[in-house]
Amino acid sequence: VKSSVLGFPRMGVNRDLKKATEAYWGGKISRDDLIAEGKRLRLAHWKIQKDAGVDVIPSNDFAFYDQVLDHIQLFNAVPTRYSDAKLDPLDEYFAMGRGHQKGGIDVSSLEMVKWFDSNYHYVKPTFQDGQTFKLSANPKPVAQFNEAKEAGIITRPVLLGPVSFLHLGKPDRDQSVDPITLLDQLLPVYVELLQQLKAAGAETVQIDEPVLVFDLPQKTKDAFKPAYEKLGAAGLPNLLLTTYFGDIVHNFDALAATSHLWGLHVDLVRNPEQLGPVLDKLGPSQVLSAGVVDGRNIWKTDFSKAIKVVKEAIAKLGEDRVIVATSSSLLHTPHTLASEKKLPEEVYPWFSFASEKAVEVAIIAKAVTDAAAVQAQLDANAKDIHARATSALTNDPNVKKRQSEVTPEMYNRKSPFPQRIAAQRSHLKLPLFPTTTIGSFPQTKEIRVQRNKFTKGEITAEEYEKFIEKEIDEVIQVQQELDLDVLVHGEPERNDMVQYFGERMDGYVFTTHAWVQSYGSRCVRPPIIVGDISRRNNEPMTVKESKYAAAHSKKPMKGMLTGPITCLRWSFPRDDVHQSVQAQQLALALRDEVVDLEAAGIYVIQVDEPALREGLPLRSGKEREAYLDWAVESFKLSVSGIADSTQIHSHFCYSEFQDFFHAIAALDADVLSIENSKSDAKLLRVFEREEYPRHIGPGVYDIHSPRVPSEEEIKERIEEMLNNGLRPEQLWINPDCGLKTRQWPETKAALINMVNAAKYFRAKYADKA
Ligand code: THG
Ligand code: ZN
Repeated sequence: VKSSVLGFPRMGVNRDLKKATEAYWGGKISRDDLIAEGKRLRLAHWKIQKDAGVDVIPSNDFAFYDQVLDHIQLFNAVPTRYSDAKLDPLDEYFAMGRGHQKGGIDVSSLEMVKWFDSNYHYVKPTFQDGQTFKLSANPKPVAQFNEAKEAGIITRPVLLGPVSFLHLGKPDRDQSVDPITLLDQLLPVYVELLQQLKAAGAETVQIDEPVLVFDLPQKTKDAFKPAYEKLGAAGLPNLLLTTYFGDIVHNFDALAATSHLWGLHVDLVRNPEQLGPVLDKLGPSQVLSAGVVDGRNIWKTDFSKAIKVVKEAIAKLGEDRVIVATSSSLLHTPHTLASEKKLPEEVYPWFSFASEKAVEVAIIAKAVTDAAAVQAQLDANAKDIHARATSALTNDPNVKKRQSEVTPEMYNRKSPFPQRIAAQRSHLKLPLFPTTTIGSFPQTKEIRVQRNKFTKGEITAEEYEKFIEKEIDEVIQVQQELDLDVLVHGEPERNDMVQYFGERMDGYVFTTHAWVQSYGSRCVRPPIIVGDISRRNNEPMTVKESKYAAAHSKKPMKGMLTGPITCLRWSFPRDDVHQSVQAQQLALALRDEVVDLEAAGIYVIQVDEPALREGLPLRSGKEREAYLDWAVESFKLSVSGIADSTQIHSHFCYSEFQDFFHAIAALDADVLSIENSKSDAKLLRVFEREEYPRHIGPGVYDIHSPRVPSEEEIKERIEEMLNNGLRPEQLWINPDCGLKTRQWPETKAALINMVNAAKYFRAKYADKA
């Protein structure tokens, strides 16, 4: 039984690829330097897998920016605005990924979107009416296969399959082509590429068709048959069709005529129940690649469970037709646990990062035929899995007790919105068209310098605290001069919001090097949830700063929290209890925080859930409804411990509300602020059509650029909102997101115009006050 990895993280042990690409963009290293660094990393990563004992090692999983973007260039699907710029191919590639403004060229990037339900983002291919394709000269998959071969490693090239490539794309600006109709144009190019791979010596090719886990339109399902009849033809490499992040049983009909596929890979971590149906589905000689080592998290695999699954497959197919594999590419895991030096001693044996997972697939593959040969590893694994399950770090009886005592009433505010808003009106005494900001103010270099000094112990806690207080004073001063109505403290004390809250709770651990690529050169270092969560010593997490701020301003001060779903989704969650349980623990911790803020005199509290939408299960139906139920409940649990007169805000950084509106409405937040930077009347009409009863602040200007909007322009935006069914009594005036990434001068200028615009409407509608 062979072992395999579907893809390896590209960044390198010290985010080497990030550093090299950013150095190249900054003109600090040459194109050749960057290319050499890419080659060095690929070789290093192949070697890690080889040394781990992996039999089938991937190539073409490397990308300088994004693997989908690679395919755009590979097939010459580059929109003319990029190709006309006549850039060096590598610069054209980066231009599509991140835009290019230099040398008289000004092109913005292609759209970047979430890769399935992961935290990775890919560049969305865009197609023209009448789009044609052409294989690039010296195609990268062939070049990198050869590169590995020269190093003595025969790899299995990875390609994104034609149906997924088209389905994940969209028509280019002003074009109307339906991508899937381009299949006939595209297939000959895949055939040519497969021929070249075959000629280079690639016996088998991994062809990813992850869209098979979605609900697919019939025409997309119908595309698989002609596609794989052509690509599976004799004389071309064997094709292993790969799927991940879901089950594919509901799309079996799309694979009806795929007898010419050599094998199928399925994700048996996410959907172990698809094993039976998949085994029944496979033809008499087809191979199963069994994804039993989780490519999406950092937990050590439970060998006994994985072995059981693989043995079930072997019982049906025989040893020669089963491969032990990672569930997905390891792109979503950090490079190696070996870099971590500061974790609590107890937790090291619980984790496997990418390099350790490569070892795991090799051990499992051996164990299924010759357990004795790896008995020591199996015993050690059983011991580690047991230790984690029974650790005092994982299990907190107090948290469990508290969860068992949650009652249905705890999920709801004391009164319905009409009573609440009446109480809030008399308590907060806000004017019509109240103005506020989303929470953060510019994070200056000085703030980062001081935080670094404090982290390194170069300044004392008191000195740091004094510095933060001074920052808060200044932010309040500015807001008072601007005459904003609901103030914020500006969050100078916060780094990554999920990390900030995690550091103040039990149940988390933090890594120093466990970076995971988010998009392009950007990475995140998610905290790890290891156990039951509660506020550390039940101490407040944010009250000190908010209370300080409230004491220094006459206007209402808004407390700022990150909601339970975002704390969960932007961490590595536990895999031993359901995510809804972890969300409820986070919700209870945040509930205490909300109550403490209220007791400290903070009567407006914003709880943000930017990750609520991205947690949506990939397919509609029961699973999605179930997620929304527990996700919405956890938000409500976190904000319902307070008086009617305390006002809950929430902010959403995106504007696709069409399929999501009922969930947002169900949060029952008193005030919603949403991104509306594109001035999208369609978005506003959703709120009109659904007769949204509560308060709402669609962003009146875009904070993602330094441009200062004029007062006139902001007035037009507000007018448009009023013309699209939003009532003067329910409208808040705010920017469309936090101001952390902006500079002070433009921030002040924009807010002056915003407040003036609000005052204009306040006077105009004075009779409604
Ligand atoms: N926090 C956490 N996870 C997240 C986000 C977050 N996941 C999803 C989303 N936001 C991803 N968005 C970004 C935005 C910016 C960066 C990465 C992901 C970024 N990273 C810096 C870099 O790579 O240079 C590193 C930041 C750091 O030093 O901490 O700019 O907001 N947990
Ligand atoms: Zn936002």
